[in-house]
Amino acid sequence: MSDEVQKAKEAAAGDGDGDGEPLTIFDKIISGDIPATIIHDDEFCIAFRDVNPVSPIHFLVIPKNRNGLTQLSKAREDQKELLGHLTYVAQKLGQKECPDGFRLVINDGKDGAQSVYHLHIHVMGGRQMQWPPG
Ligand code: TR5
Repeated sequence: MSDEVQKAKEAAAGDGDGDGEPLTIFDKIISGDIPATIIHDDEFCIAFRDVNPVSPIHFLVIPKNRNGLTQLSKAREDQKELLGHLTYVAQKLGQKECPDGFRLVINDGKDGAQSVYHLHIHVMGGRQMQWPPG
């Protein structure tokens, strides 16, 4: 079992169900308590380099205000606009950094290999991607 899948299993075992969920490492990146290489910052989201990249370009786009959005499957109707914004920013940055193409991934829950329970879009590129993913 890969390290990332093991982390996902452990994280899923302790995840919250929306409000009142524990702070994650990403909250500390948003607050500036933990450093990250931030490549985009606007009213609603930030993007920063993944600390453990799986491709030459690999960054994450996350909402600043999680507001229960621990994972995609917790999204509420009133968060549709925010989801659109995150996707729009992800593709704008993806085009800029990976002109030959890129891949967006959202891992959801244990079987989706999610390890951090603060919604995030992975943007990966800079090499030929394979299909299907593992
Ligand atoms: O497995 P999921 O989809 O939940 O992805 C979580 C991602 O967060 C992984 O790709 C990790 O490499 C990434 N990650 C984890 C930490 C971290 C990070 N990216 C940037 N900076 C990070 N810090 C400071 N600390 C982490 N624990």
